Amino acid sequence: MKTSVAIIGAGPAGLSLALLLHQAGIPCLILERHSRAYVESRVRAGLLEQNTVDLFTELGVAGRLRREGLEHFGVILSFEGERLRIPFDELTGGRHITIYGQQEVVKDLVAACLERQIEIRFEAKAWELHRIETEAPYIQYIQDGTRKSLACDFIAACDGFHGIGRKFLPPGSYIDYQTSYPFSWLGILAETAPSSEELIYTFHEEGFALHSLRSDAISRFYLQVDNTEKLEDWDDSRIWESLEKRLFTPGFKLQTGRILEKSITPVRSYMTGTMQSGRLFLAGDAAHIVPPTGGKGLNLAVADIRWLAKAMIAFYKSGDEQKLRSYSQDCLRRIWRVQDFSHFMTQLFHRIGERESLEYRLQRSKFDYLKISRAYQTSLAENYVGLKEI
Ligand code: RFL
Ligand code: PHB
Repeated sequence: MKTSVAIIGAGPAGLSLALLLHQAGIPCLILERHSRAYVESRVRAGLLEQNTVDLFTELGVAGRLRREGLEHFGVILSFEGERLRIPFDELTGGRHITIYGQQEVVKDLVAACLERQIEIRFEAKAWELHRIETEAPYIQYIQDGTRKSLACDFIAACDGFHGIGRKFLPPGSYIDYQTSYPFSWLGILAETAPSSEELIYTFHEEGFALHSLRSDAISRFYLQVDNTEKLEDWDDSRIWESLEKRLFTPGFKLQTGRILEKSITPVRSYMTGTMQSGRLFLAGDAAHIVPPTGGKGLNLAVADIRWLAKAMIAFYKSGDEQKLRSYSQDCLRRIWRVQDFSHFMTQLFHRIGERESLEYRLQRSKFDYLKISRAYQTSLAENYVGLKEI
């Protein structure tokens, strides 16, 4: 079995790459370890940058996203009950974000791949990568309990943080960078109308909270919790009480409802300083994880794919290998910017130290500066909506 580009992972990165390559007439095939139902129901991110929506539009997969996605032109930042609206469209020459659940993105991309006859092998787990330093690499994978091989020209490891791709970069060929934080995010999806038209990021002495949404009837919330805490420690009433307390400001009324889904995700920053070796290329969470506070993970994955598709298309169309060689460098400029912004948002809104600690005073000072400085607001806004080019 042979294809030109073998893609591991049917997440936003792998699916977008397949669609871009197919559009350019380059054969590819996706191996995905889970079932279609599983990948289409995984609840994760919800914030799409304009660049991401633009790419989905170019791919002709944004019909439902444009109908059902919610365009936002501002965001509310809150510090101990005091609120500040950042009108990011005004500050960035009209740029905005769209709220649309990642599982809806994945459903749309999977449907488009299948419609365009791009093969996705579900429940096929990549196991080992071979000969990545040659022009004829191959993947060994397991499907239906049987070991199989897929030969290709290139391997695109879009297999997420826990995937195998990164493990096949030659030892010593890259530096990795990481930080873990002493907290996690408890996320819920609830059957309740949003209590705010715009997202609210809030610092509270008990910890961070985020009010996000999915539709007129479904809201999404996150709470900072300790790394040691388990879902069992958080029954529904404790979650609603904490959200109420942390999001409080005079006149604000939190709408509650049935909780449809709950999960806890550790907050971490991770990245590889090199995202390629020979004919193996990493993209998305396979190469980097950012704290979710800026809503960037999915957007960064798609930004990598733009570069990777461009490089592969140049190779197949004209034999030009320059963009393949500069792939990591091209991606890393944005990745470092996003790492910094996500870290900044995380440090600004999470409970890090005691009330009179240095950390707390720095957080307070940043928020007070945001209140008076259009320049500081503009910097936050342009990173939040996503830099057009970097
Ligand atoms: P994905 O979406 O993780 O997709 C990788 C795919 O690869 C498959 N896979 C394999 N397939 C075959 N063989 C193997 N050996 C394989 N190993 C793995 C997996 O099954 C999966 O289908 O990576 P991608 O495409 O790079 O997309 C990145 C985004 O998913 C990610 O950045 C965001 O969702 C991060 N993230 C969040 N970002 C936000 O901006 N806001 C959020 O609220 C938010 N919540 C989250 C998140 C990530 C989470 N993870 C990774 C556990 C919540 C969670 C729970
Ligand atoms: C979400 O809606 O899931 C979301 C929005 C903004 C973030 C993180 C997650 O910063």
